[in-house]
Amino acid sequence: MTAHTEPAPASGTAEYPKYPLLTPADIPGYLRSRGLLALLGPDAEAPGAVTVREVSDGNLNHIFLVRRAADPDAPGLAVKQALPYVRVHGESWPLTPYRAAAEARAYRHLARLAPEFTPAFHGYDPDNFTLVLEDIGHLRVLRGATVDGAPPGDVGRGIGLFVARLSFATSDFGMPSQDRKRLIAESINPELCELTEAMILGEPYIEHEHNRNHPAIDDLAKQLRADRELRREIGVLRHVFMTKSEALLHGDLHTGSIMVSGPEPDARIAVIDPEFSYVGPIGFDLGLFWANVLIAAIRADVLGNRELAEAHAGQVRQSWEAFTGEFRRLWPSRIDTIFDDDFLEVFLAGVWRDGLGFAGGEAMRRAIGYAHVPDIDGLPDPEQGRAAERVARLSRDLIVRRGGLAGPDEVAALALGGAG
Ligand code: SR1
Ligand code: MG
Repeated sequence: MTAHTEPAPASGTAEYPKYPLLTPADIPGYLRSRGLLALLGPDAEAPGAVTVREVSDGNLNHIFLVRRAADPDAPGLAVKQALPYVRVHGESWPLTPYRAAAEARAYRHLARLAPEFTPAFHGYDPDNFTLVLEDIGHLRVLRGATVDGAPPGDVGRGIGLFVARLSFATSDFGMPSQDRKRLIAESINPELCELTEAMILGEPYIEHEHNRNHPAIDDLAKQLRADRELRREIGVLRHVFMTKSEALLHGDLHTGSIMVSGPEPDARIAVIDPEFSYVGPIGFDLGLFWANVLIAAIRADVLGNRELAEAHAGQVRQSWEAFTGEFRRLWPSRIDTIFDDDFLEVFLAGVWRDGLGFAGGEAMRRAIGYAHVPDIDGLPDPEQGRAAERVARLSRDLIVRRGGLAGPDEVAALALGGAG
């Protein structure tokens, strides 16, 4: 099946093709029409043989889990359909459904480069903007598990490995120069990149109707928007995001895009929702993860659980060590040896610095921008206001001081240095 590659119109001005939005009742027939129902077993085509449950959870799409009626606890298939608008906002905020093509493209690369960290991909239907994937509904979304107080285990290690494998293989170290240029062209994702530029690297720093914040930080939000140093540095990061084509990214690697089976060291970690994928700065993927584990740390800290807070903040070290360890392991296999070992150190230092800056951008939008998170907004008051303030102040530090933070311990100290 070929992916749509035609350019989509810019967001907010879009005329998208008309296509039916699937309902649970449509799903068995839809899968049958695509020849995929039989993946659930030879008798799955019989009437009433499967059950369908809608589990849409993120901001954008519909997700349905399809299981055998006779064994509803056994994983089946997941059907994911992109809506032509932002699900949690409604039709007044159009958003390209062609993002499903970007997601399918990313899953094809991930199936090759990091299969241990992604659900199996069963295909993409460009007429209905629908993907069919392995059902991993028996795993938990990491953000939900974290909010419920679960320790992180060594998810950071898995994410560091995931980012290293995806990014090394799709960088100029893992691909011939001409193939890389084709990858950059094929992976262009204009509307979703524009959304990130707005959500993470734009709107929080101006007065915008999308923004909101806890009333306890009204004055702080105003100060941040008037802070020239911060504004300059977010401009630098925005430009890095727009121009630095280092490697294929997941593009939205927060804790809502990660599913886990448990905190134990051999737990399964599955990275989902790569619809924001494009060729960009590697630090962006690490930074989104770091922001969200640091927010989880601040949540645990304001709730008085310092040990759990330190475990969450420790994910920055875990992921950075796993990322750099894997990148260094792969380095001797680089195809372009003009890049020497000294260059590698310069390169990794740049990834670290970018990662901290993007972590600041991601955390800031969760405090004063549009897409808030239950880690903060689910807290009672006054802890919610305290957490929001700490996240906003940490965000500024990460953005403005990113060039001077030497390692993960300094970052954890920044996040947890304040009173609980
Ligand atoms: C309007 S979309 C808001 C956010 O949801 C997605 O998960 C991305 O993180 C995006 O920035
Ligand atoms: Mg998402």
